[in-house]
Amino acid sequence: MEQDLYCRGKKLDAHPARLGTLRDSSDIVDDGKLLQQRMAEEGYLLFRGLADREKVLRARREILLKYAIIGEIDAVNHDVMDSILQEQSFIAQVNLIAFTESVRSGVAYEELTQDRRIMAIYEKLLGGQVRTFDFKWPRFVRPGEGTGIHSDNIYVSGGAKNVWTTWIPIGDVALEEGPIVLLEKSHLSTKLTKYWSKDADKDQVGWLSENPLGVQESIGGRWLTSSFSAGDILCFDVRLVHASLDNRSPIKRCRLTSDTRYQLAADPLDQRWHGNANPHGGQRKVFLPGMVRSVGNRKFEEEWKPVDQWGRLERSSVRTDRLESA
Ligand SMILES: O=C(O)CCC(=O)C(=O)O
Ligand SMILES: [Fe+2]
Repeated sequence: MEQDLYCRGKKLDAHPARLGTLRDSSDIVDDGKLLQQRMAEEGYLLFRGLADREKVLRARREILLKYAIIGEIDAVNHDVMDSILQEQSFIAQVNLIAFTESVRSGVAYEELTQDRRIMAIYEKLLGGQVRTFDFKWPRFVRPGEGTGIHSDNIYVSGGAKNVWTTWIPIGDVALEEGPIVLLEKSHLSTKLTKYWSKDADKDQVGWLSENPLGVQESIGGRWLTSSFSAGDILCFDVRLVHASLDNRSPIKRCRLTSDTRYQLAADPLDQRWHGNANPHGGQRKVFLPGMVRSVGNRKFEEEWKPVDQWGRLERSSVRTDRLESA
């Protein structure tokens, strides 16, 4: 990869033994046995252009219009689909409980996460009828932001153990906009057994590390990433260590993607993520990554923000530079 890539503010080692490109598995999409085999070996499956591009872009428009309404993106001087950060935001004035639910429950977004082609992959992988968690994690990532290093199983394994994550770019995502980055074969690491035995919520576990180079040194493997196009779908093992690259877009383009969890419909549910529940809703928090003062995520500061009785952001939990003037 020609350009420098950063994760948690650290430059990744670009040596081919340390950094690589995600492999496309489109050629085996119809073969359940090969899918299972490759997922077991590699811990992820990428399918280029699996979802209908127009369908993805409908979800993008639906969500970005909502971000424009609350002043997070500038849809007056730019095309809403360009997702350009607006300097003055009204996000601190709105009911974020309603806003985040509105984003999660949008029809176009729902149609994307329930896409037949995605479901068919999991039916082949898991050998039965599958379902998503009710809760979904649409992610809007501003320039300067990114996601910390972690495995998903510590967040989503309170019901079924056989759970899978699907990462969906909702629009094109260039390398400089901070797409996902996976640590090759880390799902097989013997060094992570203790970490995986934890529950992020009950045990107050933060990010695995703030240092992508140190994690790589101790676990091994290349960091794998790629740019993405609308329609690409990435499925991965919930043990696989991943993060995102930092969004360093020079044109202040915000990155819009989604993570969703899938499991066998017959398996037990992690009740924290079904119905209208979530582990933090009881504490009046909303899933709203970014805008943070500090990193660590031990009490989910980076991803879950406390809100007041009107659903408005507790300003003490976020950087307020873009909010003061509004
Ligand atoms: O998109 C991101 O920044 C993080 C994605 C992630 O953690 C996931 O898909 O589980
Ligand atoms: Fe994750």
